[in-house]
Amino acid sequence: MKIKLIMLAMCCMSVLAQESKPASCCQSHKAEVAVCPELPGTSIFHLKTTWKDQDNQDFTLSQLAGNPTLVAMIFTHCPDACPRIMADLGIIDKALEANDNVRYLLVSMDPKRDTPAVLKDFAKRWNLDMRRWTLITSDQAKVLEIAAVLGVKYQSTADGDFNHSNQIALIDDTGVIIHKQLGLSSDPAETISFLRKWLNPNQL
Ligand SMILES: [Cu+2]
Repeated sequence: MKIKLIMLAMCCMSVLAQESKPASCCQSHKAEVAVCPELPGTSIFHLKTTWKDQDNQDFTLSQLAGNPTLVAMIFTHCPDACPRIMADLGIIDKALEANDNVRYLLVSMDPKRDTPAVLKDFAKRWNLDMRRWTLITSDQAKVLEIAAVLGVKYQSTADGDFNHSNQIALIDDTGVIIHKQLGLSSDPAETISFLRKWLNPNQL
């Protein structure tokens, strides 16, 4: 696994060095991803920034390679919108019967308050299965960067909270955004059905 990750990191470096090229093999088969010589140019795995996860361990987005991942930007003090995003993610997870192949990434937009320890408490509060869920935090510059890549808008308010877009993005096993659930009134059924089809392309 470690070797595969190192190879993946080397792949990314070479892709960045030669400009992004569209991949042919990366999109076709999960098992090939970690050793694939190229990543799609639109892969978020090209972001090389290092985050801290809920266990205060270094985390880079390319660690998600090999599995589809649902990604949401949240802040743990959010009184209303983020709990609804969490509820939707819970509905999706339950509908997929806690599928081991599906990962979840929560990116905090509030690095001041959302320390790794706070993220860990939040994960406990929501009873998240840490084999499949990762919560990350960093600094404002990295949050801005990933928000731009994901298309999430956010703005701090006078009381230290945030107004923000409500979005659940689905990235494939190569880090390409393949689906978005936008807004709080969206039905997660659409995301569930999209993900089911992606996981089982031959099923009717
Ligand atoms: Cu919120």
